[in-house]
Amino acid sequence: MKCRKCREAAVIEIRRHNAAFCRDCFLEHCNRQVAKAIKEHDMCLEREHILVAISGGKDSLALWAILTDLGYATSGLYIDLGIGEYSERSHKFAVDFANTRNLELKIVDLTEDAGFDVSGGARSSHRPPCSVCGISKRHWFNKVASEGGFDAIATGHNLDDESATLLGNLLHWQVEYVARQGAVLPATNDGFVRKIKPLIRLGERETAAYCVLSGIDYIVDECPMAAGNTGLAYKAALSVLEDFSPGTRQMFLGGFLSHGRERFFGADEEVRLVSCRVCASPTPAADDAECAYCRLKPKSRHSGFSDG
Ligand code: Q46
Ligand code: ZN
Repeated sequence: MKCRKCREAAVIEIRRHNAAFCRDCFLEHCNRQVAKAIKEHDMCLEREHILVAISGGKDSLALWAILTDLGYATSGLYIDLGIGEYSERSHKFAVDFANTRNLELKIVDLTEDAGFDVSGGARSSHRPPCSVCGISKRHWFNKVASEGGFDAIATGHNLDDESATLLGNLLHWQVEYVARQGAVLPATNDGFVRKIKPLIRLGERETAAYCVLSGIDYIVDECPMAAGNTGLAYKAALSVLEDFSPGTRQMFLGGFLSHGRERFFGADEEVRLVSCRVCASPTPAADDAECAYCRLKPKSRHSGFSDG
């Protein structure tokens, strides 16, 4: 197998592109795919400052490396969710990556700020752990980005993640979620910072290969809370289709973003937002002006984050 670009020996084959690449051409290919996604969806401008959501896994670290390579000014934000050994190890991968590349990594410790870790918050609120995790991450990404004057928050959602989410939403006809699923969620006047997903043209096999081939160490284990998550079943179903017909995921998600999504516009209700009376984050006016994150917290706590 030869590299499509330089004809040297290939190290990876990507069937949906009907191509194989050597190490250097593969890394370049990944950079190009991210640059293309950014341009195609008007995600951000060259001079903008981007906050990258870092989990210590392959997607977020590959994303941070690629955005930096492409010349964007970036800082990372790692949220320690207090998930035992998983959090300890992922924290270390995030810090090591930032130190090696001399990049700024901001760190939030959920237990310190909120008084609960993900499991504790789930027990006391009777919510699933991933719901407590999602609420906490959304809160902190937006808070740090808006207080730090960042133009956008970049997350490591890849082609496999986004196509699985789309499949799940369509299977349940959650049309308001479908209408809101995009490569870019624009900033709002109410205080939400723009969110962007620059990895939507790369599958998780490619982000893993990117890390291995560029010497990035990342946490390989899945978060232990992910077990039994229906998203994994949707990913597996799409893998069967992808094996049978390479390019299925790209066609499914790419087609949706370019001409399917607009057909769902209007399916999501416009929600009036106000400032949370505790932390000033934007929150729906209907919820007694207290955001979902503050409602999870014991009342004596208040917020703060540190640079690490
Ligand atoms: S980190 Fe958080 Fe995921 Fe773990 S607790 Fe669930 S949502 S599975 S992206
Ligand atoms: Zn709040």
